[in-house]
Amino acid sequence: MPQVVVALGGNLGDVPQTFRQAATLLESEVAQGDVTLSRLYRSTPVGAVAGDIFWNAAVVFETELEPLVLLGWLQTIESSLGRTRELHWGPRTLDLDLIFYGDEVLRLPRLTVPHPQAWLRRFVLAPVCDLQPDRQHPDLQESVSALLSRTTARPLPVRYCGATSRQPEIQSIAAEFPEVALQFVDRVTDISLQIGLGVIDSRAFSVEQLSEWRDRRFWIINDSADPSQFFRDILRACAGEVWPVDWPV
Ligand code: A4P
Ligand code: MG
Repeated sequence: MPQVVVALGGNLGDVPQTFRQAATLLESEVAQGDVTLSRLYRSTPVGAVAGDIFWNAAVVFETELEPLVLLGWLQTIESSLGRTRELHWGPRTLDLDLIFYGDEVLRLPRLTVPHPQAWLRRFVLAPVCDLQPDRQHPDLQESVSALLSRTTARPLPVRYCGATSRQPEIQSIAAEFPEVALQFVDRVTDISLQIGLGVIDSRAFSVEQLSEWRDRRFWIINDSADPSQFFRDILRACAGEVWPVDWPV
């Protein structure tokens, strides 16, 4: 039976209580056996409209449900615990993201697993690392603890490959993050990094090149309609502070 990891996030209402209710609902409706909850974290919000500081956690459990059926249940539980969707990446009572589904790699219209940004998000990696530090990311072939160490290195190396004309703008965003050491590289193959991350600006390359690179390791393609905000969000997800707190009694 596949072992599943789900990340929990929220920043509206009594979020620790909502997380506990979500774990109870997962146990009664979705999981075979126990649902194990990580430590509780607070984290710097990622996204221009994300709102207040977030709470984050993660759960692991086994399930007999198929991935899309499981996703449907996650959304049902989000809604039943007060989640509304007025704003993409807006404030929320509860967000349930499917991080791992066994060792499967899925790219469906409604579901990408492993979650595409999990490997660089400290607010996901820290709680997942509490539960399963040695679990291998099935696409990147690196353990969760190794992925977390990539983001906690200081200075944090970030290599950027894109048009030269965009460099001043990218440089000024990176300057907002004193922990980041930015380097521009000319060729995508120069990105390869032991720690940190690479970013490829889609505007500088052809669709064929981008599709060839899309599945490579430890870089992300910036194809957002707002590339500056995307870059800022990626740096915040990777370098932003995440700290454990006690579960309220
Ligand atoms: N979807 C595709 N793959 C998945 C997956 N692996 N798990 C689709 C869950 N959903 C997946 O999600 C939008 C659509 O993604 C779904 O309909 C589903 O078919 P959503 O939950 O409706 O909207 P969202 O959460 O606003 O968007 P998104 O892109 O899922 O955002 P994220 O990645 O969840 O990020 N800052 C901090 N510090 N902590 C956070 O937890 N979370 C977010 C939201 C932003 N900033 C944050 C945090
Ligand atoms: Mg989500």
